[in-house]
Amino acid sequence: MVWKAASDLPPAAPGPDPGPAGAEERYVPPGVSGAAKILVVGPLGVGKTTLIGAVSEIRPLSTEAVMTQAGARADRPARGGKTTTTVALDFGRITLGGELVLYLFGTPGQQRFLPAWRDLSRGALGALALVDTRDLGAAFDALGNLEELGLAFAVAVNDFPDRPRYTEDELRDALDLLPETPLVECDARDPRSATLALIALTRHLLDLAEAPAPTAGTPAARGERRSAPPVHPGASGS
Ligand SMILES: Nc1nc2c(ncn2[C@@H]2O[C@H](COP(=O)(O)OP(=O)(O)OP(=O)(O)O)[C@@H](O)[C@H]2O)c(=O)[nH]1
Ligand SMILES: [Mg+2]
Repeated sequence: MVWKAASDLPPAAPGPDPGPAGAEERYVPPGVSGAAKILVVGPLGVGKTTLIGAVSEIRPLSTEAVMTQAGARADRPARGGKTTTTVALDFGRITLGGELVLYLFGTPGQQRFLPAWRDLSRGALGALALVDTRDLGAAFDALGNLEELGLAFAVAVNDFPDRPRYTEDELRDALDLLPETPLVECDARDPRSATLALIALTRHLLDLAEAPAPTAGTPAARGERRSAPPVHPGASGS
């Protein structure tokens, strides 16, 4: 992939209308008593930018760049005529229940941006991992990265219209998830659906915070999966 000059990029898509630029749009609501940094992760084109844009109560920061043929050697092909990709991060904010603010950081989808993940994960409490069942193997890099970084996570299966349908057991098996790891369906374009996925993650993080410390050496010692990420022939290894 090569980056084009900013002047060559298509005009940025308009974000949600921020409304009048009053303090209420810029600052967290007065009843907020806690905040958490959350990563939104997953492979190229799985819907990370879409989800953050759908739920954010501030104008989301997005760092899209045009994809070119040069990236085809290193990256998985994008689906559905996708022409841009996130090259640094997405950023948005959502308040849950009037009390808890989530600061959402979307990671780049390509595995070669792993160093950026390391920076973005500093201080993060957990992650929402988006999965596209049209290419389950593409999820392994992201799930492996989360384990390597020691981040708790929930999995949200994004609702693409032509996606294969699997049972929950099949998905847990294929992704090697522990029974307690939340697995939800969501439509990243739908604010309500995307918020419910974030609530499932938040509940899980609260449960983990209240649970007694896991015994060292058990597979569940903070991990969300039963074993190391399986080696998948289709998984990208750039
Ligand atoms: N039907 C459907 N389309 C979706 C959904 N989520 C995202 N899309 C579409 O999928 C395309 C890719 O979405 P993005 O949000 O750019 O994906 P991304 O994960 O940020 O991609 P990268 O930054 O390139 O890794 C866009 O055209 C979205 O409109 C979904 O839940 N359902
Ligand atoms: Mg993106």
